Amino acid sequence: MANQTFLHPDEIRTLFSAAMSRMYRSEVPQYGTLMELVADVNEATLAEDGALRETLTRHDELARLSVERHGAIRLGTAKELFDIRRVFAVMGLFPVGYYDLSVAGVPVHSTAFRPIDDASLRRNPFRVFTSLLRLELIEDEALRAEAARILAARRIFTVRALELVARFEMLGGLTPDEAQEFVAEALETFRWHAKATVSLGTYEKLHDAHRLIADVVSFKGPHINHLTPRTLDIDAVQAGMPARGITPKAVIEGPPRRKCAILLRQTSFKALEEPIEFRAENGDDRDGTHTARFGEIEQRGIALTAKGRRLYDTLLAGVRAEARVGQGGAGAGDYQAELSERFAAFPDEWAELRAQGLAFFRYSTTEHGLAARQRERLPASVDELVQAGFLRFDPIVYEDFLPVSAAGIFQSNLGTDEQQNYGERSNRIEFERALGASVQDELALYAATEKRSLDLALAQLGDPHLAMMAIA
Ligand code: OOG
Ligand code: NI
Repeated sequence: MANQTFLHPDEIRTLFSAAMSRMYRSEVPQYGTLMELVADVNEATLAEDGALRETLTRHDELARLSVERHGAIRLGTAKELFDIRRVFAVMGLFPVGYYDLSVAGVPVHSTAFRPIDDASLRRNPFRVFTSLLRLELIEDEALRAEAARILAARRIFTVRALELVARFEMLGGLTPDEAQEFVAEALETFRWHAKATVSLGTYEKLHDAHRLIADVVSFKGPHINHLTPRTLDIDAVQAGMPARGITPKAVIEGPPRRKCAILLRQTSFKALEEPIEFRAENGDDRDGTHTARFGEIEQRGIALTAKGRRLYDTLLAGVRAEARVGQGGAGAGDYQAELSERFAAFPDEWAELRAQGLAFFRYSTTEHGLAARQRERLPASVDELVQAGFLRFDPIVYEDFLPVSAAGIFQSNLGTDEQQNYGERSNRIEFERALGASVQDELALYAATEKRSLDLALAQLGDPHLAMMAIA
């Protein structure tokens, strides 16, 4: 079969992300309301902030904004993780980063499936935060065995979905018709099931071990638990939620509001309590409820280098130690004030972030630079080219997640500040073995993007010597 008959994975991802959004909107109407609020705020922000509009336009980011979202699922077995990697590969999503949530009292470890190359990210940066339950962290041996047995018996993918994945792997792609079918089949995995596979008694035992364990083990599949649109002004969306009947969590996770947005800020609204029909067993009640699905919004800023990330982690840890977040310490207002105060130590000018090597930038030539290359000998260093106005630099968007924030999101939608102490038992090797692949290093991806942009810009300025300088 000729290659051109295949639908590009980017197109399959767009079909899938749209189908997922439609499904979630019909299942959780508040998600639709949130989408409208975000669209309104984004429009208002762009109307007001000409510079932001210009930067986003320059790098083709405006178009992706309206389709941009992430979701999250929680899987139960190594085999499920292995197969989800294969399913996601069909739509151009690859595992990036390892997140150990056990340190935050959540018995999972995770990765983010996302597009990795620039062109794919520009088309549609759909991501799925994917967690694997760590059954070994359940202390009660009998319960652990029962959970493992229940999970081993379920099949979260349709037979046809896996057939189409195998076809993709063998032939290198899917035709448009196959892709349509694949999207519909794959969607089934993420659907909500109002019928549990266990009795209420079993559910309650699992729930007592950890709410999240009940969420993963009691159902037929890993229902998508939220879909998150990207906003350009998270404070405005947070403030606008109550008027539309949505109650947000108290604190926005991540860095404070700044002139130069860094990394990722997130907030969510509380999970819904939904009616569940449990299995009839031992005269157990059949009717109960389960709380899993919620709404979330995010605002993305610039990706930080390892040095920038260290500074971020240090400042954030200081605030959290002070405020004792989630442990009945300082209120939300105090937390935001403390956060802003501490982060005064984080440079808030693009030029300064670049000069100190704290963040990643995308370089491009200016008109001025292109005109000058005909007439002048160009300066020989990148800094001088920037100073002379021949090179421009724009922020590279952070495409990943933050473990401390993710823990806060998990916690808020688990309903309580439920915390367990699992100790620091990170197990990346085990995770990657289950995945059947290693996760990519997000810092290396950003560094490569920055370098490519610089090499291209220097080559456009016409000096091969300059291009060599950039590499050195
Ligand atoms: C995932 C929570 C993490 C985020 O945006 O940090 C997350 C979950 O609750 O399954 O989605
Ligand atoms: Ni999320």
